[in-house]
Amino acid sequence: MWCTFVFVLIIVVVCNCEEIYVSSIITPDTEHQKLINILNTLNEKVELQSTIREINHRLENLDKHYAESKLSPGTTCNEVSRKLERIEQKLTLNTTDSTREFDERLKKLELQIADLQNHPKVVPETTTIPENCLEVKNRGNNVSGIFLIKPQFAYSPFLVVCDMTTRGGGWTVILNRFDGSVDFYLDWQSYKLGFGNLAGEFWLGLEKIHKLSGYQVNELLVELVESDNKEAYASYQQFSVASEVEGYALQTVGGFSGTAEDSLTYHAGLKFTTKDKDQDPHVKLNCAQSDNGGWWYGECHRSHLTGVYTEQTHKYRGMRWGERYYLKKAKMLIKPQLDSSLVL
Ligand SMILES: [Ca+2]
Repeated sequence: MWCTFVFVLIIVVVCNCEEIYVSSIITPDTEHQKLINILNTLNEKVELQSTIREINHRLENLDKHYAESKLSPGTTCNEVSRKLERIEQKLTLNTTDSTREFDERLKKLELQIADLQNHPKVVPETTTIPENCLEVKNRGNNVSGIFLIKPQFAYSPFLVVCDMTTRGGGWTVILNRFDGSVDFYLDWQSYKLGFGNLAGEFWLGLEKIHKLSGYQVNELLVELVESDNKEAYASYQQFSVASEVEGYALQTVGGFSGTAEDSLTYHAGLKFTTKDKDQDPHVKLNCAQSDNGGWWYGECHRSHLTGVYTEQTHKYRGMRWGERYYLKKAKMLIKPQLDSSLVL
């Protein structure tokens, strides 16, 4: 009988919890507040379920005692009766304690929900992710490093290396090579998504470069170090890479200046080619296969910063910029062109 009573009691209490849980989801005004309510309610619910498990455990023990007392041989009717009375008293006490505990917790939960409804917590102002390294810099970050950015048309944010010291800072590094630790003779998917290590050598990825440069004019800075440690640079006022359906073509290159020669204008308008996707105009070759890289090849290249590191045996398979072959270091950096009169 008492088992039935307790079971019904538990059901009633659990049903009450569910009602409160549901109301806490529906009532709050903001998503933030809803989330807080749900988390608080779930926490309470877990605690209540723990109490229910404890009661069930106690009931099992009582049932066990009851069964033992019934089965003990040689006991008189009076002894059994007294034992049953004691068990019944214990059961009543336990049930009363647990019910009080339930009531207290439920009242506390109701108060918390009412408090949340009456005094909604202030939702913090959404912090937008910077669109590029220039914006990172303009927000006061003057130290180079790895930052999370989300270009306006990117589906999701991603990490980039920002150079905050070179030529005014605010540069997003799209290629970095300096020790040959990363293999650059890779396939289309690798060049599309990027590869390597942002803390070391890497290619940022054509899709990300397109998201950064395809919707606004960017500057491009190319930094070079030759095998004899001589340094040179090439700067372009305009640089942009088209979308994947356009073959990630080198859409815009212009406004050259620098100590190295202009070795990129030759590649303007050409699609990107990898060893498994020949989009270059060379009718007899896949230039990526013949030159062991991935680039906006023509027939085949005048610059080739993805070539084999310190390749010495094959002139065109190495890292090249114009007449500079077998480069030791190469870096490509972009940032939005501040001259708003330039439109893609
Ligand atoms: Ca070809």
